[in-house]
Amino acid sequence: MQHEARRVDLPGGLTVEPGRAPDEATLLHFALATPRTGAVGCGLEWLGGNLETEDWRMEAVVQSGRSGDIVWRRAGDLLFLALEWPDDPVADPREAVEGAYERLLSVADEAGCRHLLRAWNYLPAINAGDGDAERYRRFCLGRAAALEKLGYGDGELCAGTAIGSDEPLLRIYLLCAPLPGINIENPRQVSAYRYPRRYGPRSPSFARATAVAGANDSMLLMISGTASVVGHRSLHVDDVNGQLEEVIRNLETLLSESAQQLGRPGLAEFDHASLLRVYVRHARDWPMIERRLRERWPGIHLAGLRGDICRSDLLVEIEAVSRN
Ligand code: 3EB
Repeated sequence: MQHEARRVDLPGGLTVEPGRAPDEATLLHFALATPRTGAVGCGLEWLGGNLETEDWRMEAVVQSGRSGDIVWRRAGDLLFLALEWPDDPVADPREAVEGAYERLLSVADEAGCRHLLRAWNYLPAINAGDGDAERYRRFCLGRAAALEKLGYGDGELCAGTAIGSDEPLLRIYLLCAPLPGINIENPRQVSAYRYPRRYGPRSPSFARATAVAGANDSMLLMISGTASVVGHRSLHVDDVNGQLEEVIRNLETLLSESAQQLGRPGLAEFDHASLLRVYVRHARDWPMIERRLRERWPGIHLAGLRGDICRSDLLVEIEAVSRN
């Protein structure tokens, strides 16, 4: 059954395009292939593809500044915050992450932008440490504590990414607004914020996708890092082909769910207006992954990056932005 399009006020007017040179209307320029001054990076090795940069822009004048250790950029109703700090890959990141999220959320609130639309987290040695001492689980603890302290409920989370890098730098990037986006969950997956205890003392704080308004009456769908997780379990351990097919099924399901909930049938398939970042644990798997994704969704923009996925049994994770 086709749901009626949700008619709510959404933040936005945003476009995300590959390869465009940054200018005064650029809110956020992600340099994926080569580091670039004035741009944001992931700190991950570039493996290939045709999405070397992502240009997130508004038809509005961009202002920028600094508040303590947080760098901000604002365009119209969207606020981008960045916090990066040298991080010891063998230490426990919980306390630093909790403090960082508290400062970020306070700056967002003071700017009148307490609603979260998208979060990216890149941290070194994400799988180091055993059991509940794993750095990713400690990261989740710090993030959840800060969100709870500042009064964010499960419905106020946003699309997210958490990936392990090889550089000794922890990066947190947030996109915020005065109004919430629309969160969409994946019917094949337990919501991450409801994962059972066995995956760590605090569940990961993110939504499977967040939709906002795009330019020219379009909808912009931001899809979280999506891996071979069905229910709450990792499937196809040690089988990268199997994991990739499961990721594709998860993305297909999330896309059709989003198309239906948002009343935008055109969102059901990725196309030339879709930008995918593919995080790959083993660089050798990239050529096969690229070939398969191009076969499944011709015309997409793809970036391959070498990164560690937050569960040590996962080999590939894909995040995306799509507009229709
Ligand atoms: C998963 O489905 C994979 O902790 O912010 C994906 C996206 C994952 C975001 C996060 C974690 C996060 O559980 C892991």
